[in-house]
Amino acid sequence: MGGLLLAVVVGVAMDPVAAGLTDAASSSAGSSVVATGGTTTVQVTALDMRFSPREVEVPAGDRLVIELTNGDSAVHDLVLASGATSGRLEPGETTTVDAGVVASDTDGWCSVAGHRLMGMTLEIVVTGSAAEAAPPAVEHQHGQASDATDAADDLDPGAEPDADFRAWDAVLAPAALSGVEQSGGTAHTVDGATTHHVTLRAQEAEREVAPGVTQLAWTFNGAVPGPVLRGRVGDTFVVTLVNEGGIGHSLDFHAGALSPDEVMRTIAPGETLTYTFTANRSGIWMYHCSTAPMSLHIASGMFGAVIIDPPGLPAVDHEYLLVQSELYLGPQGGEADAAKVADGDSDLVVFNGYAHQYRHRPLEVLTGDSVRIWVLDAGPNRASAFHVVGGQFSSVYREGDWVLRDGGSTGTGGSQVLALQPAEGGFVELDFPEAGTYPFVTHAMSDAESGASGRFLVTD
Ligand SMILES: [Cu+2]
Repeated sequence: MGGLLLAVVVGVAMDPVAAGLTDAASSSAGSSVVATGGTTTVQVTALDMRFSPREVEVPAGDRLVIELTNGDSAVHDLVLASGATSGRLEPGETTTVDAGVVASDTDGWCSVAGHRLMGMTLEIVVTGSAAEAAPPAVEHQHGQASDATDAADDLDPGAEPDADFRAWDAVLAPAALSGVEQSGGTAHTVDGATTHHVTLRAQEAEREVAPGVTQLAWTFNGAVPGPVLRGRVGDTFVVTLVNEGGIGHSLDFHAGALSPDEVMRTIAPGETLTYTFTANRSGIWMYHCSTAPMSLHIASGMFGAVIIDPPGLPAVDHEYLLVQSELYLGPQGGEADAAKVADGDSDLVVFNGYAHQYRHRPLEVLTGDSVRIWVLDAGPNRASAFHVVGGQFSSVYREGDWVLRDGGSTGTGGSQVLALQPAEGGFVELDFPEAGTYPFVTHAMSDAESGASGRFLVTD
């Protein structure tokens, strides 16, 4: 905090004009606002994460009126540094932004999360003599809340969640009874293949991500990760996406091979689409929102797992699912920090959406029980090196095949880590030889320490 304050003070001392503190700047700002009585009207279109044109000119003293059309498939807006705004525009909508008399060069941008960083900016250039010496406008970082507290400041590694905290349920239901079917979806089987009917609702939800730290997540059905879909090779999934959020969202299922053109399109708030795929290959597959910037939509919580059992998958005593992802904290209760996401500067790395949740609520098994842990790395950016402290994996299945089974070719092989790049997945199998507390982590240790750890509590 002290460092930040110092930086601000030094900044003012070294750049008085930018801070608008000198007499010269003040007087020239006053002299630049001589209204001509004229009005300049310009047409601007939002399309492909750009404003077109990207720069508009207005003669000094003229009133500027911007006729803004959203020619895109996603929701956009235009916010000017002065505070004037178009409000959110649905695809195809047109509105008028009255910028008033523009005294000096100024910026505009789309305030939908992440869009400004992707280049949705508009420069307003004032032409004519009066504008030359005017001070640059002070930008209000709409949506980024630069003056709000960064929720990362509230992270306390020693804090406990509230007594009524409930961990995301890592226990996996068998293929015949996936999480979706348990929560209202349906499935029917014809000639051995099952058709699963699933509804995924894109919803904003304020959720705790670490003790005392909440974020406004973008979710499927209100939870992070989203619902688990599980089936067998040959099963068909008929997924209905309902966009109940405030901006555009979409779906991308890695579990099905098909043309993305139609089914992966972004739909506007209030719209619905149907995405049907057949799972012809086994493994654990990521699904996610694929609306730009995808890094931000995934980091905000829009991901989940589809598990397609390999044929002959043996029964075990316990099956769990752990999905690793990163969090890039914005203000308390606010959206993720799009700039941190763009920089890959994460605050937390977590399993199933909450820092260290299975350290607080351990997974409980008995000595000698057979345990299978499915792991998916949802990213958006970081790899996972899944490891159980004190454990050794007797089997490893990664990206569609057994890497190790029955001791491998030597009959004596074991494994210590399941290595996964973003979007990769697999499972490990082990049993625990004696009672105790066995931590599990990503062995990228800084990530484990920033949230990606849990515990197995093993009793006799
Ligand atoms: Cu999305």
